Amino acid sequence: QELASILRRMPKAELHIHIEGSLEPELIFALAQKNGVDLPYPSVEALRAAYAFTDLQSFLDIYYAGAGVLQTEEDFSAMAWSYLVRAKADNVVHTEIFFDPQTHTARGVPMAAVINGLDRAVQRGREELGLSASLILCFLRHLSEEDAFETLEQALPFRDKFIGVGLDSGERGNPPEKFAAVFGRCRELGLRLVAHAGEEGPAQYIRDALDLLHAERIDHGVRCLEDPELVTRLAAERVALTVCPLSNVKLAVFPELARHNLGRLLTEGIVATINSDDPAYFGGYLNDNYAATFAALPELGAREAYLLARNSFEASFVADDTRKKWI
Ligand code: ES4
Ligand code: ZN
Repeated sequence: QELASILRRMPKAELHIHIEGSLEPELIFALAQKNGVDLPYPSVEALRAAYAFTDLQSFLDIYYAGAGVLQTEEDFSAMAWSYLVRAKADNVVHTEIFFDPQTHTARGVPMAAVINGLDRAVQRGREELGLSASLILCFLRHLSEEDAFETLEQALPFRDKFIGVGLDSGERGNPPEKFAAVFGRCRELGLRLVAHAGEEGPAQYIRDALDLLHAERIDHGVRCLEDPELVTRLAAERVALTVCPLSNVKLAVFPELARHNLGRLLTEGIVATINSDDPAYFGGYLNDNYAATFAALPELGAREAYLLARNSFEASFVADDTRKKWI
Protein backbone atom coordinates (compact mmCIF):
# COMPACT_ATOMS: atom_id res chain seq x y z
CA GLN A 1 0.00 0.00 0.00
CA GLU A 2 2.74 2.41 1.01
CA LEU A 3 4.92 1.10 -1.84
CA ALA A 4 2.07 1.66 -4.29
CA SER A 5 1.84 5.25 -3.10
CA ILE A 6 5.60 5.78 -3.46
CA LEU A 7 5.48 4.43 -7.01
CA ARG A 8 2.67 6.81 -7.97
CA ARG A 9 4.10 9.88 -6.28
CA MET A 10 7.79 9.71 -7.10
CA PRO A 11 9.03 11.97 -9.90
CA LYS A 12 10.12 9.94 -12.92
CA ALA A 13 11.20 10.19 -16.54
CA GLU A 14 9.61 8.28 -19.41
CA LEU A 15 12.06 7.31 -22.17
CA HIS A 16 10.09 4.90 -24.36
CA ILE A 17 6.68 6.12 -25.51
CA HIS A 18 5.50 6.09 -29.13
CA ILE A 19 3.21 9.08 -29.44
CA GLU A 20 1.04 7.26 -32.00
CA GLY A 21 0.66 4.56 -29.35
CA SER A 22 -0.95 7.07 -26.99
CA LEU A 23 -3.87 7.58 -29.38
CA GLU A 24 -6.92 6.39 -27.45
CA PRO A 25 -9.84 4.78 -29.34
CA GLU A 26 -12.09 7.75 -28.47
CA LEU A 27 -9.64 10.18 -30.12
CA ILE A 28 -9.22 7.82 -33.11
CA PHE A 29 -13.00 7.93 -33.66
CA ALA A 30 -13.24 11.69 -33.13
CA LEU A 31 -10.41 12.38 -35.62
CA ALA A 32 -11.81 9.85 -38.13
CA GLN A 33 -15.15 11.66 -38.07
CA LYS A 34 -13.56 15.11 -38.31
CA ASN A 35 -11.26 14.11 -41.20
CA GLY A 36 -13.73 11.90 -43.06
CA VAL A 37 -11.59 8.77 -42.66
CA ASP A 38 -13.37 5.40 -42.88
CA LEU A 39 -12.55 3.00 -40.04
CA PRO A 40 -13.08 -0.75 -40.39
CA TYR A 41 -14.66 -0.79 -36.89
CA PRO A 42 -18.25 0.31 -36.11
CA SER A 43 -17.56 1.65 -32.60
CA VAL A 44 -14.98 2.53 -29.95
CA GLU A 45 -15.87 -0.75 -28.22
CA ALA A 46 -15.36 -2.78 -31.39
CA LEU A 47 -11.97 -1.14 -31.96
CA ARG A 48 -10.89 -1.81 -28.37
CA ALA A 49 -12.05 -5.43 -28.74
CA ALA A 50 -9.63 -5.81 -31.67
CA TYR A 51 -6.71 -5.12 -29.28
CA ALA A 52 -5.98 -8.82 -28.78
CA PHE A 53 -2.42 -9.22 -30.00
CA THR A 54 -0.45 -12.42 -30.48
CA ASP A 55 2.92 -10.84 -31.34
CA LEU A 56 4.56 -7.59 -32.41
CA GLN A 57 3.31 -7.69 -36.02
CA SER A 58 -0.33 -8.29 -35.05
CA PHE A 59 -0.10 -5.13 -32.93
CA LEU A 60 1.70 -3.05 -35.57
CA ASP A 61 -1.05 -3.73 -38.15
CA ILE A 62 -3.70 -2.16 -35.88
CA TYR A 63 -1.37 0.59 -34.63
CA TYR A 64 -0.56 1.84 -38.15
CA ALA A 65 -4.28 1.71 -39.08
CA GLY A 66 -5.15 3.82 -36.01
CA ALA A 67 -2.49 6.40 -36.88
CA GLY A 68 -4.15 6.83 -40.28
CA VAL A 69 -6.72 9.24 -38.82
CA LEU A 70 -4.03 11.89 -38.14
CA GLN A 71 -3.95 14.53 -40.86
CA THR A 72 -3.39 18.09 -39.70
CA GLU A 73 -0.89 19.87 -37.47
CA GLU A 74 -3.74 20.29 -34.96
CA ASP A 75 -4.33 16.52 -34.89
CA PHE A 76 -0.70 15.84 -33.95
CA SER A 77 -0.77 18.60 -31.38
CA ALA A 78 -4.00 17.28 -29.80
CA MET A 79 -2.60 13.74 -29.60
CA ALA A 80 0.64 14.84 -27.93
CA TRP A 81 -1.15 17.23 -25.59
CA SER A 82 -3.42 14.41 -24.36
CA TYR A 83 -0.37 12.29 -23.61
CA LEU A 84 1.45 15.10 -21.77
CA VAL A 85 -1.55 15.81 -19.53
CA ARG A 86 -1.79 12.08 -18.76
CA ALA A 87 1.97 11.84 -18.10
CA LYS A 88 1.78 14.81 -15.72
CA ALA A 89 -0.86 12.92 -13.70
CA ASP A 90 1.68 10.09 -13.25
CA ASN A 91 4.32 12.53 -11.93
CA VAL A 92 6.38 12.28 -15.08
CA VAL A 93 8.66 15.33 -15.01
CA HIS A 94 10.59 14.54 -18.20
CA THR A 95 9.65 12.53 -21.28
CA GLU A 96 11.42 11.62 -24.52
CA ILE A 97 8.74 10.98 -27.12
CA PHE A 98 9.13 8.76 -30.20
CA PHE A 99 7.31 9.59 -33.39
CA ASP A 100 7.08 7.67 -36.69
CA PRO A 101 7.03 10.27 -39.51
CA GLN A 102 7.05 7.68 -42.30
CA THR A 103 3.63 6.41 -41.17
CA HIS A 104 2.29 9.86 -42.01
CA THR A 105 4.40 11.18 -44.90
CA ALA A 106 3.63 7.95 -46.81
CA ARG A 107 -0.06 9.03 -46.67
CA GLY A 108 0.73 12.49 -47.97
CA VAL A 109 0.85 14.29 -44.62
CA PRO A 110 3.59 16.96 -44.75
CA MET A 111 6.57 16.50 -42.43
CA ALA A 112 5.91 20.07 -41.24
CA ALA A 113 2.43 19.14 -39.96
CA VAL A 114 3.85 16.19 -38.02
CA ILE A 115 6.81 17.93 -36.38
CA ASN A 116 5.27 21.38 -35.86
CA GLY A 117 2.15 19.81 -34.35
CA LEU A 118 4.10 17.67 -31.90
CA ASP A 119 6.45 20.56 -31.08
CA ARG A 120 3.51 22.84 -30.33
CA ALA A 121 2.31 20.41 -27.64
CA VAL A 122 5.85 20.03 -26.27
CA GLN A 123 6.19 23.82 -25.88
CA ARG A 124 2.75 24.09 -24.28
CA GLY A 125 3.64 21.23 -21.92
CA ARG A 126 6.69 23.13 -20.75
CA GLU A 127 4.74 26.37 -20.25
CA GLU A 128 1.47 25.10 -18.80
CA LEU A 129 2.46 21.82 -17.10
CA GLY A 130 6.09 22.50 -16.19
CA LEU A 131 6.87 19.23 -17.97
CA SER A 132 10.16 18.78 -19.81
CA ALA A 133 9.75 16.93 -23.13
CA SER A 134 11.84 16.14 -26.21
CA LEU A 135 11.10 14.42 -29.52
CA ILE A 136 12.96 11.46 -31.04
CA LEU A 137 12.35 10.65 -34.72
CA CYS A 138 12.08 6.91 -35.39
CA PHE A 139 12.86 5.19 -38.68
CA LEU A 140 10.60 2.26 -39.57
CA ARG A 141 12.87 -0.75 -39.93
CA HIS A 142 10.51 -2.67 -42.23
CA LEU A 143 11.12 0.06 -44.85
CA SER A 144 14.37 0.57 -46.75
CA GLU A 145 17.42 2.51 -45.61
CA GLU A 146 16.94 4.71 -48.66
CA ASP A 147 13.48 5.63 -47.34
CA ALA A 148 15.06 6.44 -43.96
CA PHE A 149 17.63 8.73 -45.64
CA GLU A 150 14.82 10.54 -47.47
CA THR A 151 12.89 10.93 -44.20
CA LEU A 152 15.99 12.36 -42.50
CA GLU A 153 16.38 14.83 -45.37
CA GLN A 154 12.75 15.96 -45.00
CA ALA A 155 13.16 16.38 -41.24
CA LEU A 156 16.42 18.36 -41.27
CA PRO A 157 14.70 21.75 -41.74
CA PHE A 158 13.20 20.99 -38.29
CA ARG A 159 16.50 19.86 -36.79
CA ASP A 160 16.06 22.04 -33.69
CA LYS A 161 12.73 20.34 -32.84
CA PHE A 162 14.04 16.80 -32.24
CA ILE A 163 17.02 15.61 -30.23
CA GLY A 164 17.73 12.26 -31.82
CA VAL A 165 16.67 9.28 -33.87
CA GLY A 166 15.50 5.76 -33.09
CA LEU A 167 14.63 2.56 -34.92
CA ASP A 168 11.30 0.77 -34.47
CA SER A 169 8.67 -1.48 -36.11
CA GLY A 170 9.11 -5.18 -36.95
CA GLU A 171 12.47 -6.36 -35.67
CA ARG A 172 12.76 -9.88 -37.09
CA GLY A 173 14.46 -9.85 -40.49
CA ASN A 174 15.30 -6.14 -40.17
CA PRO A 175 18.65 -6.17 -38.34
CA PRO A 176 20.50 -3.05 -37.18
CA GLU A 177 23.09 -3.39 -39.98
CA LYS A 178 20.37 -2.45 -42.50
CA PHE A 179 20.50 1.11 -41.07
CA ALA A 180 24.22 1.49 -40.33
CA ALA A 181 24.78 4.18 -42.98
CA VAL A 182 21.83 6.41 -42.04
CA PHE A 183 22.69 6.16 -38.34
CA GLY A 184 26.27 7.09 -39.27
CA ARG A 185 24.94 10.23 -40.94
CA CYS A 186 22.76 11.05 -37.92
CA ARG A 187 25.80 10.64 -35.68
CA GLU A 188 27.75 13.15 -37.81
CA LEU A 189 24.82 15.53 -37.42
CA GLY A 190 25.12 15.32 -33.63
CA LEU A 191 21.79 13.57 -33.10
CA ARG A 192 21.33 11.28 -30.10
CA LEU A 193 20.94 7.63 -31.10
CA VAL A 194 18.67 4.87 -29.74
CA ALA A 195 17.30 1.66 -31.26
CA HIS A 196 14.74 -1.01 -30.47
CA ALA A 197 16.64 -4.31 -30.13
CA GLY A 198 16.20 -7.59 -28.32
CA GLU A 199 12.41 -7.32 -28.00
CA GLU A 200 11.51 -10.08 -30.46
CA GLY A 201 14.93 -10.14 -32.08
CA PRO A 202 17.98 -11.98 -30.70
CA ALA A 203 20.66 -10.68 -28.32
CA GLN A 204 22.95 -10.28 -31.35
CA TYR A 205 20.73 -7.38 -32.51
CA ILE A 206 21.52 -5.61 -29.23
CA ARG A 207 25.26 -6.05 -29.86
CA ASP A 208 24.82 -4.81 -33.43
CA ALA A 209 22.77 -1.79 -32.33
CA LEU A 210 25.71 -0.82 -30.09
CA ASP A 211 28.57 -1.66 -32.46
CA LEU A 212 27.10 -0.85 -35.88
CA LEU A 213 24.60 1.93 -35.04
CA HIS A 214 26.40 3.35 -31.98
CA ALA A 215 23.09 3.39 -30.11
CA GLU A 216 23.44 5.08 -26.72
CA ARG A 217 20.39 3.36 -25.24
CA ILE A 218 18.57 0.14 -26.14
CA ASP A 219 14.78 0.10 -26.34
CA HIS A 220 13.45 -3.12 -24.75
CA GLY A 221 16.68 -5.17 -24.79
CA VAL A 222 15.13 -7.80 -22.52
CA ARG A 223 16.59 -10.71 -24.53
CA CYS A 224 20.12 -9.64 -23.47
CA LEU A 225 19.96 -12.24 -20.69
CA GLU A 226 20.43 -14.93 -23.35
CA ASP A 227 24.02 -13.66 -23.77
CA PRO A 228 25.97 -13.46 -20.46
CA GLU A 229 28.93 -11.60 -22.00
CA LEU A 230 26.56 -8.96 -23.35
CA VAL A 231 24.98 -8.58 -19.91
CA THR A 232 28.42 -7.91 -18.41
CA ARG A 233 29.10 -5.33 -21.12
CA LEU A 234 25.76 -3.52 -20.73
CA ALA A 235 26.30 -3.26 -16.97
CA ALA A 236 29.95 -2.17 -17.27
CA GLU A 237 29.22 0.48 -19.91
CA ARG A 238 26.00 1.55 -18.19
CA VAL A 239 23.99 1.20 -21.38
CA ALA A 240 20.39 1.78 -20.32
CA LEU A 241 17.50 -0.47 -21.35
CA THR A 242 14.06 1.10 -21.73
CA VAL A 243 11.92 -1.83 -20.60
CA CYS A 244 8.14 -1.87 -21.19
CA PRO A 245 6.57 -4.55 -18.97
CA LEU A 246 2.88 -4.33 -19.98
CA SER A 247 3.89 -4.18 -23.65
CA ASN A 248 6.04 -7.30 -23.24
CA VAL A 249 3.11 -9.28 -21.84
CA LYS A 250 0.57 -8.02 -24.43
CA LEU A 251 2.97 -8.94 -27.27
CA ALA A 252 3.84 -12.31 -25.68
CA VAL A 253 7.53 -11.55 -25.12
CA PHE A 254 6.81 -12.98 -21.64
CA PRO A 255 3.82 -15.26 -20.91
CA GLU A 256 2.83 -13.26 -17.80
CA LEU A 257 4.16 -10.34 -15.77
CA ALA A 258 5.26 -12.67 -12.96
CA ARG A 259 7.74 -14.17 -15.45
CA HIS A 260 9.24 -10.83 -16.51
CA ASN A 261 13.03 -10.52 -16.17
CA LEU A 262 13.17 -6.91 -14.92
CA GLY A 263 14.26 -8.03 -11.44
CA ARG A 264 17.07 -10.08 -12.97
CA LEU A 265 18.21 -7.16 -15.13
CA LEU A 266 18.54 -4.97 -12.03
CA THR A 267 20.35 -7.70 -10.08
CA GLU A 268 22.83 -7.96 -12.96
CA GLY A 269 23.59 -4.27 -12.54
CA ILE A 270 21.97 -3.14 -15.76
CA VAL A 271 20.55 0.41 -15.91
CA ALA A 272 16.98 -0.70 -16.58
CA THR A 273 13.99 1.65 -16.66
CA ILE A 274 10.21 1.19 -16.78
CA ASN A 275 8.21 2.72 -19.65
CA SER A 276 4.77 2.46 -21.27
CA ASP A 277 5.64 1.97 -25.00
CA ASP A 278 2.12 2.26 -26.49
CA PRO A 279 -0.09 3.00 -23.48
CA ALA A 280 -3.41 3.25 -25.33
CA TYR A 281 -2.91 -0.25 -26.73
CA PHE A 282 -1.19 -2.12 -23.90
CA GLY A 283 -3.45 -1.41 -20.95
CA GLY A 284 -1.82 1.43 -19.14
CA TYR A 285 0.30 4.54 -18.78
CA LEU A 286 3.55 4.81 -16.83
CA ASN A 287 2.21 4.41 -13.29
CA ASP A 288 0.10 1.44 -14.40
CA ASN A 289 3.34 -0.18 -15.62
CA TYR A 290 5.12 0.50 -12.31
CA ALA A 291 2.16 -0.71 -10.22
CA ALA A 292 1.51 -3.92 -12.17
CA THR A 293 5.20 -4.83 -12.35
CA PHE A 294 5.83 -4.31 -8.63
CA ALA A 295 2.65 -6.25 -7.80
CA ALA A 296 3.78 -9.17 -9.96
CA LEU A 297 7.46 -9.36 -8.94
CA PRO A 298 8.04 -9.92 -5.20
CA GLU A 299 11.75 -9.09 -5.52
CA LEU A 300 10.89 -5.44 -6.28
CA GLY A 301 10.52 -3.15 -3.26
CA ALA A 302 11.15 0.46 -2.21
CA ARG A 303 14.87 0.27 -3.04
CA GLU A 304 14.10 -0.84 -6.58
CA ALA A 305 11.43 1.85 -6.93
CA TYR A 306 14.03 4.50 -6.15
CA LEU A 307 16.63 2.80 -8.38
CA LEU A 308 14.26 2.66 -11.38
CA ALA A 309 13.33 6.33 -11.06
CA ARG A 310 17.00 7.29 -10.66
CA ASN A 311 17.88 5.14 -13.69
CA SER A 312 15.26 6.96 -15.75
CA PHE A 313 16.98 10.28 -15.08
CA GLU A 314 20.49 8.89 -15.53
CA ALA A 315 19.51 7.40 -18.90
CA SER A 316 17.74 10.53 -20.15
CA PHE A 317 19.29 12.93 -22.66
CA VAL A 318 18.85 16.06 -20.53
CA ALA A 319 21.82 18.30 -19.77
CA ASP A 320 23.73 17.33 -16.63
CA ASP A 321 22.73 20.47 -14.72
CA THR A 322 19.04 19.68 -15.36
CA ARG A 323 19.55 16.05 -14.31
CA LYS A 324 21.02 17.23 -11.00
CA LYS A 325 17.64 18.74 -10.02
CA TRP A 326 16.06 15.29 -10.16
CA ILE A 327 18.66 12.77 -8.96
C1 ES4 B 1 6.47 -0.63 -31.08
CL1 ES4 B 1 6.33 -2.32 -28.98
C2 ES4 B 1 7.01 -1.74 -30.44
N1 ES4 B 1 8.04 -2.39 -30.99
C3 ES4 B 1 8.54 -1.97 -32.16
N2 ES4 B 1 8.06 -0.91 -32.82
C4 ES4 B 1 7.03 -0.24 -32.27
N3 ES4 B 1 6.36 0.84 -32.69
C5 ES4 B 1 5.41 1.10 -31.80
N4 ES4 B 1 5.45 0.21 -30.80
ZN1 ZN C 1 8.66 0.68 -28.56
